[in-house]
Amino acid sequence: MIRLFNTHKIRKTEELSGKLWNFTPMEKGYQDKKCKVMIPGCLENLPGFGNYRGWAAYETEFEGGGNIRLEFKGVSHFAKIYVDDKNVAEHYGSYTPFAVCIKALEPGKHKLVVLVDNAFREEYALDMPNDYMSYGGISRGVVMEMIPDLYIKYVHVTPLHKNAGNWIINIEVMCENLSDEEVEADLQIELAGAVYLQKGQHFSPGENLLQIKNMEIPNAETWAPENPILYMLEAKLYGNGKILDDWIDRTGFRTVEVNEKDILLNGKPLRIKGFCRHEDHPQYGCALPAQAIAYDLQMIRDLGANSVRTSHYPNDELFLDLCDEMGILVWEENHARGIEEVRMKNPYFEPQCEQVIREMITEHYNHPSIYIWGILNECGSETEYGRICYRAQYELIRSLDSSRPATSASCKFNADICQDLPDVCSWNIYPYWYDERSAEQMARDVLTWVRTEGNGAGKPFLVSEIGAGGIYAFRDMAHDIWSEDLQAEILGKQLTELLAYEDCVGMYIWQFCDVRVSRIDWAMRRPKSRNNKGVVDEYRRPKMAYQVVKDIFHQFSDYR
Ligand code: ADA
Repeated sequence: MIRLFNTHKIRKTEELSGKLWNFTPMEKGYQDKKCKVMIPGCLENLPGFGNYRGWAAYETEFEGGGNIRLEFKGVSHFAKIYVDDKNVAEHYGSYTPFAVCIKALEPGKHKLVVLVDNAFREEYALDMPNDYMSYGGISRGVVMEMIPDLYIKYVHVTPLHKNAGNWIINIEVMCENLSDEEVEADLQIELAGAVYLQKGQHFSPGENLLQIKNMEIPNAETWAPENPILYMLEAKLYGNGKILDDWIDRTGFRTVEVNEKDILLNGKPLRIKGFCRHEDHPQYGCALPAQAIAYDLQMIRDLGANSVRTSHYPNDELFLDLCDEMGILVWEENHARGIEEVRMKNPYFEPQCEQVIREMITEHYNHPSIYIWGILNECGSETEYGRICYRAQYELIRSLDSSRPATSASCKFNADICQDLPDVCSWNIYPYWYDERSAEQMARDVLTWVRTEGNGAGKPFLVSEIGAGGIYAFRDMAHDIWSEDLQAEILGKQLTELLAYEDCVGMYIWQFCDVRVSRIDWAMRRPKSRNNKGVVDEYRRPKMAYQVVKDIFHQFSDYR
């Protein structure tokens, strides 16, 4: 399953995931372990492969001819794609989609091989042993499409404002002409009952961007958590009266702005009651099927939360489709956790971050649930070199999408030199856990500094992480460390104090579920090799904190 709806009615497509592929591990000691594996899936979740690091080959076949587009929603960490033994593409980036077009393929059956490497290497600057598991494999869906010479690459819809019941929007359509000659075609867009037709458009070889400004969508409803209304968008290309190609997506109309103290959704000040969530499950690794993702989101709703932070990487589009439909607000983040200055100086780091940002924004632009873009969680924001990277990445985000704010979660108290750059100042604080101060005191101390010496005055303040560890079923009258009792007590205090703090627009709890970690030297701080700060454990069994959070969150509405 790739999306929650069909993305083409005209273009011929076939999902290559959702079935068994041949799997050949290539590392020493594993070569006799060839088998068939379900795609999508994570390498480390195959029996006997729990700690596998290195190369592996995945093979399947597809039937098709002409121009073929293969789209991979996520291959971790590095992928080399071969069609009929010819290398057609390479891609680094565990959590973002990429596609390859092969022109004029002979009709018939073709062999597809994907070589995957999940090792930690210098050239993979964003993957390292970390406080989460950096899974490997073809962890998201794969699709094969047969495309004409002129095809639609993507359509971006930007809602501008509502005018007497009508939404005013901008649309950008990116088409690619794979031939060497100019092609003439008609472009038609249908969205929420409105139709736009551009006849006799000329498309030169390569990419062509078309812009439609201030298109009016009559009687369109506004997307909001309490009314997550979505509309289908169908773009079509016609040549000589015949349909050439189509491209279907789903979107919603809403605006996001910030003022000096609030994040405004459709002009109303949001109260963020959120969870940070890793894509992680003991059985599926990061490749959770739609049912399991939906279950997580149902629990998050049950907890009274209204937002998820996709810490620390862009998520599967199935997750975003579900959030759109369920009215859950998303902070979507690029891939970088705790990367300090030395590692940021790795020459691969900045280009790879920028590539993730480009792929994330291009692919996920139309999801109304995404209200903010995040970058560089707890990276080197206290250093001059770090600042260069933060600045470059904020500039890139704004050049790709000026309709949403951007932020990054910092923990560099009193030393951060980047607070002038984001639209929202976000801080990871762990009062009563890593810090002895009360939540109210700690938030006040951080914010006072941010607004004075920190150069972050005039912006909303968001707590991007609070939390405490608790091991499932460890109950303890003394509320000792790692007990569910202590975790519940701390979360209760953190939430009550922060929700009462006027200057704070909300918080994200670290974290929804316990997750596997890959950082060996953290063993003493990560019992069971898990980050145990989930309000549910890795199997989604609620801890004591679940009810505490639920009782508090349900007392507060989605707006301030
Ligand atoms: C950080 C970090 C998280 C996690 C958390 C913790 O704030 O952003 O990824 O490691 O700390 O559990 O300590």
